[in-house]
Amino acid sequence: MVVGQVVRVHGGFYFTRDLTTGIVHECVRRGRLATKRLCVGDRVLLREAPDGKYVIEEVMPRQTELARPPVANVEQSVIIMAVKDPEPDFRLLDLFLLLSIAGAIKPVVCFNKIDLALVDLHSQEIEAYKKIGFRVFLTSAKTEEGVEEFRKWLTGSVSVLAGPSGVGKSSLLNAIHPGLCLKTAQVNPKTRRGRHITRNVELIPLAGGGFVVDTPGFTNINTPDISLPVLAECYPEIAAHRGKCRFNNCSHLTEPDCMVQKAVAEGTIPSFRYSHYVGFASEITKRERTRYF
Ligand SMILES: Nc1nc2c(ncn2[C@@H]2O[C@H](COP(=O)(O)OP(=O)(O)OP(=O)(O)O)[C@@H](O)[C@H]2O)c(=O)[nH]1
Ligand SMILES: [Zn+2]
Repeated sequence: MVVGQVVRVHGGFYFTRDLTTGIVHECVRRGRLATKRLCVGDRVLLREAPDGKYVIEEVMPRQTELARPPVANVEQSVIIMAVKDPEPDFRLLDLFLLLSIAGAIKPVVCFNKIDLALVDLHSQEIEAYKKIGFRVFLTSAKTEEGVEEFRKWLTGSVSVLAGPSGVGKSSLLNAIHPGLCLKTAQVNPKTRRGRHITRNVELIPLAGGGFVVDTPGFTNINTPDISLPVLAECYPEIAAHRGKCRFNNCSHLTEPDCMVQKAVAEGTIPSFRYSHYVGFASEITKRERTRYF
């Protein structure tokens, strides 16, 4: 038996990469797996049938699951913002971080388009993310500054890129994987517009091992369906105060003797991150209320 990872699903076939040799086999799945949902990223056991075709015999348990796009076993996410054009949306950045951490996918942050910044833009916020402990990349898909370091970080893992429209996700993917030519094919001579390629989600193999999902992740950007204690755990700088407040079940919102609110007042927890926490908490509370009445 061979251990493989599904990299593309098309026309009833599961294109599966042998994780030892790197060879991609066109596979069918065994009949008894018919009811099991199988998607890109699934790790599977393959058997070579006597006719030389490959059959998926077993699907291994998933470590993580992304719903949109449907990808299994994504290990890390890269949340991308541009330093300029468009301006970074830090609430959305924190929401992406929350979605990733709540889904057990380790996030890193990337600020792209640094070639557009004549002065250090948003350095306070960028430093805040670093201080919390997030790995932060500064890149330019245009000049390729920082791209090599970014590529190294992706090597060996299954990663997904996420971020709002126009920040340079496709450009970064093209920069780390030249020849990929995402998004548009040649310009159509009649309409003079690029042809949009509709394609199924696919894992792009990286030169040194590992994959990048070719489609942006976390496209459902609602506050995740989690409880307030889980929300607090998804904020590393808030989780660090776990058990220190007067009340054991402190939600760090309005309770007295709350070490989190104290840290915000003293500036050791960035107030912009905390204000997003308060917003997410209010959405979670609202949802919980409507669920029970
Ligand atoms: N100056 C500069 N422009 C960039 C950089 N990266 C991307 N761009 C430009 O920004 C625009 C948007 O880039 P895309 O790669 O399409 O952004 P995207 O995040 O994939 O956007 P969506 O497909 O809408 O989600 C394009 O015009 C790119 O040429 C960069 O590092 N520097
Ligand atoms: Zn508290």
